[in-house]
Amino acid sequence: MTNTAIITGITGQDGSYLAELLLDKGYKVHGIVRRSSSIERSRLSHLYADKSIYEQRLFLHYADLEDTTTIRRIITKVEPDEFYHLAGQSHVGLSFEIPESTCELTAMCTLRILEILRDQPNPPKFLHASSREIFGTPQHSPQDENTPIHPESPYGCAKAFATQMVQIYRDTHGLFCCNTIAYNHESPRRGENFVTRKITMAAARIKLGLQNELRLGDIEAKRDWGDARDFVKAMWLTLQQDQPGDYVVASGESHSVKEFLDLAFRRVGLDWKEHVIHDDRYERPHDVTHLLGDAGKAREVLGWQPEHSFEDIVKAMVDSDMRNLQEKHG
Ligand code: NDP
Ligand code: GDR
Repeated sequence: MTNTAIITGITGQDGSYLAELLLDKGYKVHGIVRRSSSIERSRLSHLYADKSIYEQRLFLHYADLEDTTTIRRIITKVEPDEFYHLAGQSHVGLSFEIPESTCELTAMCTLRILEILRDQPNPPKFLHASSREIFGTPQHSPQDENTPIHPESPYGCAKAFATQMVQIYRDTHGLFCCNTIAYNHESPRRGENFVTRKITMAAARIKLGLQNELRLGDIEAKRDWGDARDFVKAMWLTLQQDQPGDYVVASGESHSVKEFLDLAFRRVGLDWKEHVIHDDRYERPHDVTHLLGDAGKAREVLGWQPEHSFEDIVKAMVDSDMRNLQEKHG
């Protein structure tokens, strides 16, 4: 029997990799996309171009996350087995500037989807892409599923609300709904205003003479960085279990932005110290600086294991940006 899944946020980094993973596993995939002035959806273009996939096993439906009636209609029509909810305002720094829309999209829209699922005769299994931002600055390290929730950004607060709503709908309404509490994960498809992609693009552009300097905020900050392809596997595994649950997904290694800079610039034979300039505009009103996840439960229960190292990720991102720029600029 063919499984059918709905993905919100299918045009994003994770949504595009998750779509590929599910299509490879023989799923029918329905993506929810919002209307924008450009129809270019670069992360999905290879799938559109494949006539054996697009509109055969991959279908796209227009709906903004706030368009509850349309989302209800899509769910009722598609009758998915699995629902992966990845869409949202995903930039932590920006959430300080646009807290209302961040909370509306990330918190309230998740609740509205849960309400729709509650009304379905056969509710699908539901996955919410939660974040370690819900922990804020934790008292202990590494963090796991029992770490107290104490967000310190509007984004983290919105994710905390959504995460706890998922738990409430699981416990009180008996829905099969789960959270993956993910640490940072990156890839060549990472959005260009996240620090890793900003660095790899700059390293490639500086190498090719297209840019001179790179302006950054706090480069002492540390993150637990993994690979997006490993992380979407954890999302899928989470919904293949007999029981719903929440899982921290993390590489278990912590590296500073400085270390990322060093590896990325060395990959193209440059010294980052000659190009990086501190810029207050990229400092946050509040930033959590040292983060480390314990994915022991995911390893034990899901059998999840990351396959890409920190060094692999940096290299893959720099090499991809170099290739793309060389193709574009000759
Ligand atoms: P992206 O920013 O790459 O993708 C976000 C997706 O949400 C895009 O498809 C975007 O559409 C869609 N979206 C945003 N607003 C709306 C809206 N109003 N209506 C419909 N769709 C909307 O994020 P990632 O793929 O990196 O992350 C996926 C999820 O996982 C996010 O919820 C993020 O917060 C969470 N997460 C990510 C982590 C990471 O390190 N990547 C770690 C922890 C959690 P469009 O393409 O049109 O902009
Ligand atoms: P983060 O990722 O906030 O951890 O959220 P981001 O790449 O934005 O920042 C990582 C660290 O780098 C520092 N930094 C800068 N960040 C950006 N974006 N731009 C800069 O110029 C810059 N200079 C320094 C930041 O201060 C921070 O310390 C990501 C997102 O994917 C979220 O959706 C997700 O929930 C969390 O990871 C887990």
